[in-house]
Amino acid sequence: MTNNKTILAWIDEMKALVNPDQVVWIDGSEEQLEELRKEAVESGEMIKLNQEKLPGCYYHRTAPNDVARVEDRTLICSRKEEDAGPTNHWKEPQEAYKMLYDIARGSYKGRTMYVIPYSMGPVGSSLAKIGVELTDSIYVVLNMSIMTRVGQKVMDVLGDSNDWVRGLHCKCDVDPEKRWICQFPEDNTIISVNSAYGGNVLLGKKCFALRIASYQAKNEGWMAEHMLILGVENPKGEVKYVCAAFPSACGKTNLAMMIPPEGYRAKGYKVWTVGDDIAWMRKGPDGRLYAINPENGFFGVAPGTSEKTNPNALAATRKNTIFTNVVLKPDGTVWWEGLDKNPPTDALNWKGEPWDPASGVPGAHPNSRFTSPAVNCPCISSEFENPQGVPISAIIFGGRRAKTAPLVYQSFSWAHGVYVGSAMASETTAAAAGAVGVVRRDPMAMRPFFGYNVGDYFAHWLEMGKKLGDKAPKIFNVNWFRTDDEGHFIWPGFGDNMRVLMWILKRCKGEAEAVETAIGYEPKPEDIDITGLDGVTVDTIKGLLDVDKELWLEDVKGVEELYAQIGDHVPAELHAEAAALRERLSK
Ligand code: O2Y
Ligand code: MN
Repeated sequence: MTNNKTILAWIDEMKALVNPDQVVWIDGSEEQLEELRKEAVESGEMIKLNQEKLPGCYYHRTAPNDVARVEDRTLICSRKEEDAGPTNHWKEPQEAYKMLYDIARGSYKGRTMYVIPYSMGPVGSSLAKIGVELTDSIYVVLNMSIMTRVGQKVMDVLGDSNDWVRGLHCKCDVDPEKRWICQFPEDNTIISVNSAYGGNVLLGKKCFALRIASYQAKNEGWMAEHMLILGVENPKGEVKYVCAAFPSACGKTNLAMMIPPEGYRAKGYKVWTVGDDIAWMRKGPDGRLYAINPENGFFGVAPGTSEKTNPNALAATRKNTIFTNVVLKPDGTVWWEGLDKNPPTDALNWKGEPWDPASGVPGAHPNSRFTSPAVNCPCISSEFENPQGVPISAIIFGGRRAKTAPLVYQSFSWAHGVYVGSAMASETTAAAAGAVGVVRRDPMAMRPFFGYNVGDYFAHWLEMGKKLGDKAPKIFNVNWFRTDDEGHFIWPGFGDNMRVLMWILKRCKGEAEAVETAIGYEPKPEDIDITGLDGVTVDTIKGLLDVDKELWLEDVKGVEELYAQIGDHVPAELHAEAAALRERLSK
């Protein structure tokens, strides 16, 4: 498939290490993928679902000890520990290679090495990058073939270049004690051992597109962010694009695929999805910031996805999808908590055991997933394949805050916006183990994904602002999760978030007024459109925009504690932003 000497030499080296029985190159053809699906069904690795109801769909269960990313076993292996920073676990590269090679040695014996050439981003786009993943799992091959662009076309674009990311995945015995997900940013290399699940093994996703790419982006002057990308089309057919970063469990996929309220749809407004998880952004020839989604599919959380919460995501799962760890129904279809109110009888749970819905124990794993091609999504943007990307008007940060953050505000400047992103946080909910309402700082929603020192990452954001100048996107913060005294959400969320997006886009075009507050620019309450919203009045919006200065002073303290942990790498400009905010709040 290639004469690229750097690829052939590395594969020879890895073959000598893991000792496969055979090597199969993934060429990207449907015939080859179909053969692999057959083989996976024969071996029991996957189950073919009801092809009448779910054409092209398959089912897979992981080992019960292997159901999520493992942050404490995810390492950044930079030469200097300081370069990994305090938010990452670190290991010296030579020691890490030795540890990993000792685990990987001979682990493909009796198995096949699959070589997956893949492109993150449209093949040949100047914003895209190439990787090669070696894996001994057909499940990984089939997932990567949905989540990325794979095959010969990728090798053709790469030619003789050495600019590609090496990725070795060894399933081994799925031993949680020997599970490691290691990134070597200085070597463009990823090694993942003893897992066969999601973000740990689909190396293009979190490992490459965020950890390795964030390091590349700093060195090359672009941005790799944990952000959705969506376009809002107005009745004149003009589309404006925004990016948004939220910590997990804040509805990122739902926002990316939102359906506007009836009143907006009747006028001709539409929302288009470019991406639901990751954005790569570069300054374009006209000076604006352009974004691509480096992925080619959605690796979405199944529980909670329904006709009501996200009909577009649900529609995307109806064909050519791999379901992992959901409930398997006797008719060869699938179910999960929150899909509907009809839990199946005689079904098998995510562990393959007979499941009684009345038992009170969930049938699907809470982190069960669907892997669906992006083209399946009814609201996928016509610009999804545009190699130039889409111009970004606004960057939106958000979190889950019961009282502190208002519904929406705009930063005073790019530097202030970087402070706002660095201060991002969510309060824990009853859904997670541990105390409820504890603030977890998650700067730019990147905490598990920085490929280098978080302080240097903040400095890179400030640099990007200088590079973009007055063409930089405007920066906003939203909070859909304010609660009343009984703990009920005040804002309806979901499609009605469109009303907030409308104010944001009007601000970007200079068409909406704002009120200057201590924390930033807020809408005038009457400028948030509440037409057709039951039970929400201008007074409700006033309440949602209220800023409690005591709570905010506490919040600044929390951010300063985070900065103190990060230490000298925090840029002075951010300390100055924190001090200026404190002063405005104290007036
Ligand atoms: O649990 C995993 O392995 C996947 S985590 C994930 C998957 C899709 C999108 N985002 C995430 C995340 O943790 O941010
Ligand atoms: Mn994510």
